[in-house]
Amino acid sequence: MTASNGISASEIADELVAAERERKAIAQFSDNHPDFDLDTAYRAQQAFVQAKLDAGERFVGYKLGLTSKNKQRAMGVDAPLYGRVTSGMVATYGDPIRLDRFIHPRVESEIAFLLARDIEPPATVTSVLAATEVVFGAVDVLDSRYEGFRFTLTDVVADNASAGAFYLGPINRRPADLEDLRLLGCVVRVGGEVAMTAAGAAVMGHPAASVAWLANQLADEGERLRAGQLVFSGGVTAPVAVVAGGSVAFEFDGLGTIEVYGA
Ligand code: OOG
Ligand code: MG
Repeated sequence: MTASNGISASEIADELVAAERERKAIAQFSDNHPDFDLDTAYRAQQAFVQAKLDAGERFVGYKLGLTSKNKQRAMGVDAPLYGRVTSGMVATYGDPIRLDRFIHPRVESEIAFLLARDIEPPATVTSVLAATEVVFGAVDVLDSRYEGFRFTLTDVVADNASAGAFYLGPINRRPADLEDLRLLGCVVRVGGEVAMTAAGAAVMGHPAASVAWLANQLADEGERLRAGQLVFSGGVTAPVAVVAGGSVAFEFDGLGTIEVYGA
C-alpha cells in the first residue's frame, strides 16, 4: 500500500478498528498527516470494513454522507462521501441504542433504498427509482471514532462515514406508491418536542439523486450497486446526540415513526 506522509491505509484502518473496539476516540489523521488523500482514505475504509467481514459479518450495502446542506453545515465538510454497511450494524426496530457499545452516538433521519436490480451507469434519479424495490424511513446512528466528532473529508471517509448502526422504519413502500420522495416530510422530536423538520429534497434535491451519485462513483471504481443491497441516502436533518434515557422520534410521511432511546 502506498504511504501517505508516513501512514498507510492499513495502519489507519488498524487504528480505527482499535478505537471502535476499545470505544476510545482518537485524533483525526489529517492533523499529523496533512497530505493524507482521498484515495488512501477509501482504501483505509475498505480495510476497516474488511475486518468486520473477516469477523463473520455480511456486506449489506452502502451509506451516503454529507448529501444535504443540513449535514454539510453541521459537520463543516462540503462534499458527499460513502461508507459501507455490514450486518452487525443493522439494529432491530424497538431496541435501545446501547451506550456501552458506542463512543458518542448521534442519530439522524434518512431515507433508505432496497434495490431490486443492479444499477448500471450512468445512473439517474429515474433509473434508481426503476431499480428500487422499496424505500424505508431510517435512522443512521453515527459514532465517529474521532475526538469531538471533528474530521476532514479524508478522515471521515477512512472512518467509514462514522457508521455505527442503522434502524429501518416499520413501513416500506414502492417508489411508485409514494407521491414524491422530494416532498417526503420528516419531523424529528427530541423528548417529544419538535426539534427539526425537513423533506426528502434536502438530500441533493431528490434522495434518489444521492443513490445515483453513488452508483456513478462506484462505476468509476469498477464496482456496481447490486440487487438486494440497501442504500442509506444520507442525513435529511442534522444529527442529535443520544443520551441515557433520552428519546428521539423520527416521523416520516407515509413511512411510519422510528423512536430511539439511549440505554
Ligand atoms: C459523517 C457521516 C455523514 C450523513 O448522512 O451525512 C452521514 C458524520 O456526520 O459523522 O452519515
Ligand atoms: Mg447519515
